[in-house]
Amino acid sequence: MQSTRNKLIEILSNNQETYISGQLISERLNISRSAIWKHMRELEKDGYVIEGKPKRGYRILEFPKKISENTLKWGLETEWIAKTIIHKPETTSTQHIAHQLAQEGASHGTIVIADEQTKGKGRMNRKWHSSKNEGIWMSIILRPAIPPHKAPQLTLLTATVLADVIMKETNIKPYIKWPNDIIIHNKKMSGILTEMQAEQDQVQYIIIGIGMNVNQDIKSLHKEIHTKATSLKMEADKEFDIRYLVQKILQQFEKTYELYLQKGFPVIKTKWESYGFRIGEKILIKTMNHEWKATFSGIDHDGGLLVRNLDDGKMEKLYSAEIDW
Ligand code: BT5
Repeated sequence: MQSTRNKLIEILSNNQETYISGQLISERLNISRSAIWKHMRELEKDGYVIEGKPKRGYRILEFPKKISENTLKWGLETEWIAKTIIHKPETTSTQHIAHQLAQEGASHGTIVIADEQTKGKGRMNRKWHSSKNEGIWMSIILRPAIPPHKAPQLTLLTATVLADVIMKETNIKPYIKWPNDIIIHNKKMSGILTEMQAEQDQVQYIIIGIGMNVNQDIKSLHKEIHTKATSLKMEADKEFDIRYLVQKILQQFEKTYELYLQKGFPVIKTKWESYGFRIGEKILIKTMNHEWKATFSGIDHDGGLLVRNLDDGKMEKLYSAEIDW
């Protein structure tokens, strides 16, 4: 059940341009005029800027910058993504919550977002540092009608989405390090974790975890990643509005995902390669028990990593490996 406060915000949000009278609010919410007034004062304490005019009514002039279900929905232009938003001030990992929700039947496009994660995770159970209010820590639940072997393509798709948004908002060109890192000036700014629940030939759900360092200073980056990580603020030398960035990512994600469903992976491949890190250069490839150097040629039509052997010039395709240089 929606709280009175949330209903009030929804009514005001749906009337961005006009005032809505106290009388109408009181009828719609079945509360007294003085109760409305109290709610308005509470909203103002939380950072909402509300204009109240005698005889005309109320309207919201500004939403708080802080992330919440309401502030994220305000002005969000999407058809299906983030229609359900679960926001947690603090959680272990948004991936954990998203798995629970997906198993309970959460719908395609549901997002889980946190201000802080205490057990943020990367691939292969590595740690993901997620400091309070300084980054985007978010998971998207998808129920795509694709076979399980295509799931890794969604990691590459997400990387192009993040790169597009970063490029647009900062004018700095990011690079994508195969398969899931966003790099600026050789340092990691963002990582993606794709997890899937599937049967043999059918995906039940996929969870795309997005971690992006936004407003950290070098001092607030955890010492473990001091030398190898960066944030948008460190690169662009200004603070960013996290709420606004999340909205841009969601909008761009929806557009790109629709394009992928209509046209297939080739459109993503072209975009990915335009941001591809060290394409055409010599790289170090690491698999579970082997390390070797090869030339990075790009990605194949299905998303696999294409590398050329330095000795015999033969092309090889890899689906799981780490790359370094
Ligand atoms: C990733 O793993 O890069 C995937 C990160 C996904 C994080 C999101 S946040 C929302 C959602 N909820 C979660 O719990 N996770 C997802 P991987 O490629 O394995 O990289 C992990 C490595 O990146 C670590 O071993 C560190 O070296 C480095 N690292 C950790 N935290 C970092 C940070 N904040 N910024 C840059 N690098 C970091």
